[in-house]
Amino acid sequence: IDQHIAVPVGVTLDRYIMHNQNAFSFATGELSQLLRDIALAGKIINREINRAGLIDITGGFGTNNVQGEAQQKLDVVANIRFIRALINGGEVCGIISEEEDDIIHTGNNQSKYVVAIDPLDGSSNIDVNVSIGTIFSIYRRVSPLGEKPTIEDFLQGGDKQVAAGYILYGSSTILVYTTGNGVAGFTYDFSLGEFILSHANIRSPQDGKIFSYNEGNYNSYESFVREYLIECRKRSYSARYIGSLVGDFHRNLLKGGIYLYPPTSKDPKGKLRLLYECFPLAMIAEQAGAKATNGFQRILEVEPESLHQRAPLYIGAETMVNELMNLI
Ligand code: AHM
Ligand code: MG
Repeated sequence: IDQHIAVPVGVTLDRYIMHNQNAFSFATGELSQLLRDIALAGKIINREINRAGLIDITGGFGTNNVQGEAQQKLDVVANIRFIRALINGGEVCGIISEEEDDIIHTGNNQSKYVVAIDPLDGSSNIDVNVSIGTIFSIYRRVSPLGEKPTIEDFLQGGDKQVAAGYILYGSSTILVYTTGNGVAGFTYDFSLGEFILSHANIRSPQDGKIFSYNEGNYNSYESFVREYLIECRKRSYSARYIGSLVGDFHRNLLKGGIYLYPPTSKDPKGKLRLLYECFPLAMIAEQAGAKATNGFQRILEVEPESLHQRAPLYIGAETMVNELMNLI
């Protein structure tokens, strides 16, 4: 964390990554390069999103993704852009994506890292100019170097992530990431084409007054969740829900709040995906002093069994998550 504080606000992401490279326990520059590749993909996707309305790129693509949901053109575009950036960057041997059924083998079998991504999250908001995001999670592979990556590389568990982050395409675009040494945020400066350090060493408030969930699902929540939400209303907390996980999470991280996606009758195991939604945000939350649980245990301790597994998620200010858990 000291390393993060030492870098002045206003430096570029590249310079920041270089400065912090020594803080990685096994730094040889590859993870740094990988983070830069992700930032580049983020810039490209940001450009596509910004001109989406102009080039008639919004709207359905006519195909379904792994989870059987209608894909948006921008989801597809983001997926392609990301995969291409990671393949060309050369630091990643395998990728899993919300938009792809199986592991994507990049062919870079000498590379040490695998990445799990949700290239464009918040699909219901893509067409309507509301904030959307990219989420990523990075592991050091456990399969032998030189061979194809395997499913075990991706199912190591959240505590094994070496880095995690997101890009929020909001009223401004911000990239937030952690390598397990605190959390930093970089706002995109369009005129320079650079991410600039704007949020050094993010610390989330210990308590908060915002609660975020889909009210339409209220009746199918378990009783402890409903009880907690009634309590939030009694305390006149602010209800804030975009329906874009990255946006809802980012707001609560900075301002103090809790985000809930409990099991529902439609999604009895929860809706959000463990590997590329819950794990990366849980790592960032914990690194910023907040908490993340699935209702039973720390999200980061959940043992993953499959690539597109779902999980309930309760994430945010420490006090709020504790209060919720005490009602079980
Ligand atoms: P997606 O991956 O299809 O975009 O779904 C994930 C999104 C999250 O961004 C958001 O928090 C949640 O789904 C909203 O779900 P709901 O519309 O059921 O409230
Ligand atoms: Mg998603």
